[in-house]
Amino acid sequence: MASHLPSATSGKPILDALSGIRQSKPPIWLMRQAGRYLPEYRAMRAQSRSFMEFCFSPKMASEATLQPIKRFGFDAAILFSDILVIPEAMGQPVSFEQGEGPRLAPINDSQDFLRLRDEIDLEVLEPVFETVELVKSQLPAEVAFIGFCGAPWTVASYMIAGKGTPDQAPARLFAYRYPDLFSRLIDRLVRASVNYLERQVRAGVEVVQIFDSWAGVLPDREFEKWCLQPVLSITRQLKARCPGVRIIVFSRGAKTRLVGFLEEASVDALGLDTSDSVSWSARNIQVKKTVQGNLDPLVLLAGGEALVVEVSRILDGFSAGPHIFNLGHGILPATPIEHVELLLKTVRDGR
Ligand code: 1CP
Repeated sequence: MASHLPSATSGKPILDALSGIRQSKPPIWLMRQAGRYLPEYRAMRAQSRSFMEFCFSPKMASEATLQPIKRFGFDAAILFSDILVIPEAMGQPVSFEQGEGPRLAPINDSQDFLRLRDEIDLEVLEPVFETVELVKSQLPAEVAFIGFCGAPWTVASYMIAGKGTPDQAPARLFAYRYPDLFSRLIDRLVRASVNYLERQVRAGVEVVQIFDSWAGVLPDREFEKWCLQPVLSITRQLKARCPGVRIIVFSRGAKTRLVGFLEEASVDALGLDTSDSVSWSARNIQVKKTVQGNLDPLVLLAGGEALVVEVSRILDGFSAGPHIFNLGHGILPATPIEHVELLLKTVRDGR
């Protein structure tokens, strides 16, 4: 494994895994580990008027980041925020209706596009960096700190539709109709993401994850243009500015196209989604990069024997190389706390 340079252990299991070190028990964190399945999150969230206000409150966002660490002792904390703070900082206000997901004024044409700011207003994002500093000062020494952003394609898809959709058809249509305009939007989001992530790193995160949650809806040529190349542009620029940062790319639904990231030194790990084959990924991805994933969130919701069996299958399948245990997508709000406890017990004691 030439691309893995095992080094002395860092004292943080996640950072060791990201350095290509295989561990007999993989470190674990869960996508969306802070959030609605936690009663302590729901109680705190009820005290704020809106979700965006919550994200921009360093006191509440730092507490939400730390809640799953205090309760479960995960190996990493992920910054509590949302991928849609970027449109907000570009001058496209975001709101969340109760139970309905995000709402933005959609981008239908060049007029709407021209109303956006060319550069993000970092002033708007200042509370996020303050949150990072607050968390950093309270985090146990062995727990890694993960920052994040949405990948340009995924963020653009919400900016254009103005809401969540099942297949991001509005953004796909926009990209076919107005490729030059769409390309300008993606370029802006690349620049914004690099600046935003750099500030997160300077404030204290050690790892960043880029969430391309909607990569899977694109045909190959569009995937190459709107997902692969922009994400690589971010990882290269960020590594040039912050050489010590570790980068995880979660390109959900990319499937075999994940190999496009394999030869890239600026990417440290690839997140696998629920539908990725463990044996294929072990043979084709893990031989070159640390893998992260990929338990079905529905198995965690189901719990019991099904959970234990599936966790063991994933542990065995990735036991030959560096692995960070995670879900294949975000934890579901209805997930019982006891199932998360059983998951941790199985990963940590069960081998
Ligand atoms: O009222 C509430 O509590 C809102 C629920 C919620 C939460 C807890 C949203 C709205 N966002 C978040 C936090 C969040 N979002 C985190 C926090 C850290 C963590 O614990 O992991 C992260 C990393 C995200 C990232 C995010 N937001 C993604 C990428 C990951 C993924 O799940 O695919 C996406 C697509 C979003 C947009 C978004 N924000 C919230 C919702 C409900 C959605 C999805 C909208 C949709 O497509 O319908």
